[in-house]
Amino acid sequence: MSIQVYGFWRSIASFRVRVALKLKGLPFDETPIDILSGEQFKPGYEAINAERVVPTFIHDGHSIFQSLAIIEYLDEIQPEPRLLPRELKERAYARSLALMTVADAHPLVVPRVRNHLAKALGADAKVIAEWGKHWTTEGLATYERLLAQRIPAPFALGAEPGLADFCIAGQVVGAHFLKLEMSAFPAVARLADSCFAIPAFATSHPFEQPGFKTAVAH
Ligand SMILES: N[C@@H](CCC(=O)N[C@@H](CS)C(=O)NCC(=O)O)C(=O)O
Repeated sequence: MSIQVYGFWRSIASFRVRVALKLKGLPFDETPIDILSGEQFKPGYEAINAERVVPTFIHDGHSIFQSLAIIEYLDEIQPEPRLLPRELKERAYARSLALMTVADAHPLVVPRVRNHLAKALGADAKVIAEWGKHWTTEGLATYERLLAQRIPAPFALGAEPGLADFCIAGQVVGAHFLKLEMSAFPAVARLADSCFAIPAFATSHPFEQPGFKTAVAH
């Protein structure tokens, strides 16, 4: 089986897919698309991903986009270890937790939104940083309320990490980018600590990617 991922070190959606692949033990090659410099808009990449975002996942030449679709596909081609529970209500809960990030919180802070704030609305770096902090904090606060209703044990759905945890940990990665204080979100912080104690999560963190190391060196 050949797996190629177009991703980027700073991409939280790429982080989600990286963790899933590593937990499954599936080897993959990651090709970086620099979404900060605008590489996603080049015609070569647009032909691969018409939405002009990362990640794109290529399995034996077949292309899939959207991290949630990719992760569900991985569970279908290789069911163990399971990333989504089999039981229907649990499965719906896992998807609900995941979509809170994928559909609601994360899209507000991606480069195309930050760039539009700057170019169309004249927002400066300080305003854009405030915007990012506000929406990332809102996402963390929502997860904190959700996790108070069902205490992680230690992961969102129980003893094993899965889709919901990739998304919650990704929201915490956003907090790491912005150097946000986590003390107001103790349940989220505990869950993230359990996640990042696992090599699949720790080695997928943006700060552990070669692209980050190159970016800070310059
Ligand atoms: N919902 C998509 C999100 C894709 C997305 O927005 N990716 C970001 C990086 S995390 C991106 O490529 N942004 C490029 C841009 O905003 O121009 C997923 O989960 O795959």
